[in-house]
Order: sequence, then C-alpha cells, then structure tokens
Amino acid sequence: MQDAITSVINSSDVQGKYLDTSALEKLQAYFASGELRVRAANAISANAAQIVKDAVAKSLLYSDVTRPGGNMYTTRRYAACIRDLDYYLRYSTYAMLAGDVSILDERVLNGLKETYNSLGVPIGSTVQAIQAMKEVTASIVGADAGKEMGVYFDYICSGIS
Ligand SMILES: CCC1=C(C)/C(=C/C2=NC(=C\c3[nH]c(/C=C4\NC(=O)[C@H](C)[C@H]4CC)c(C)c3CCC(=O)O)/C(CCC(=O)O)=C2C)NC1=O
Repeated sequence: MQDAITSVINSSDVQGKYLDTSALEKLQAYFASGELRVRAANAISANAAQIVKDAVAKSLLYSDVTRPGGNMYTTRRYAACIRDLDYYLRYSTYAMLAGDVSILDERVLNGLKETYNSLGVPIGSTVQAIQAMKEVTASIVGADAGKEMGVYFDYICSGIS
C-alpha cells in the first residue's frame, strides 16, 4: 500500500533526486488537509452503519434487485450486499486518509469484477448504491471532505465497470 507521502518520495527516488517544487507542493497540500481527513474518518466511523443503511434506502430498497429473483433477494444475499457496501465505505475511508488509491487496487478491486460477474451481482445497481453512499457520506462529513471521499468511491465504481 502507498500513501501520498511514499508516492511522492518513491517518484523522486527513482530519479535519484531531492524533492522538487511540484513534489513539495503535493506534500504541502496533503499535510494541509490532514486535519480534514482525520475529522472525516472519525465522522464516518461513528456513522458507518447509518451511512450504509441510508444509501441502501436511497438506491436499492424496493427495486428489482430486492424482489424474488433479484440478486439481493433472500436474507443471506441481502446481508452479503450490505457487507460489500460496508467494505467499500471502510476501504474508501482508508484510501482517503492515505490520499492514495493503491489500497483499493490491492485489497478491494483485485478480481472483484470477475467475482461479481460469475455470481450475477448486478454492476449497475452496485454502482448506484456506491453513488448513493457518496451523497450520504458528503451530507455527514461536509462538502470538502465529501468531495475527497468521492474520488475513492468513484475509483471503485470505475474499477468494477
Ligand atoms: C474486502 C474485499 C472484498 C470484497 C469487495 C468482497 C466482495 C464479495 N461479494 C460477494 C458476494 C455478493 N455480493 C453481493 C452484492 C450485491 N448484490 C446486489 O444485488 C447488490 C446490488 C449488491 C450490493 C450493493 C451479493 C448479493 C453477494 C452474494 C451473491 C451470491 O452468493 O449469490 C463475494 C462472493 C463471496 C461471498 O459471498 O462472500 C465477494 C468476494 N469480498 C471481499 O473480501
């Protein structure tokens, strides 16, 4: 896993150089947003179950996926879906803290699209639920942190699309 700091240092290191102005500016922006990131992570962890629940109510409940024949139908599959959304929320929060997407590639997206396709999990409905989670999260953490969380939610959506 990488973060904003290791990613800047690694790219200077491969060139055998000290950090240049643009590298230092990236670091400065990351440090300046540290407080915002930690506060957002705190608010998300205190409200995680509610965020998932509200996102499901906004996007999936009473839709075709929850009716007989739908992929969320039966309690086992409903629970699997809720668990998946909780993974996306938790790993997006980690990535937001790190300021880097690599943890999503390594621990979430690796093989996920293939798994979903083989189990018939509908990608379109999953993307809708993640987008709903993005809105609900922004309403809890505020616009600036919400925008930053949006980067990682969107990254997951493109990774499974
Ligand atoms: C931390 C990384 C990680 C991820 C991301 C993950 C996802 C994941 N979701 C799965 C299943 C599933 N995922 C869903 C999800 C949904 N169905 C819908 O209709 C909704 C749109 C959607 C929720 C938004 C469902 C219903 C299953 C069970 C499918 C089945 O067994 O038939 C499975 C298959 C194994 C299992 O059932 O546990 C995996 C591996 N597992 C992991 O370890």
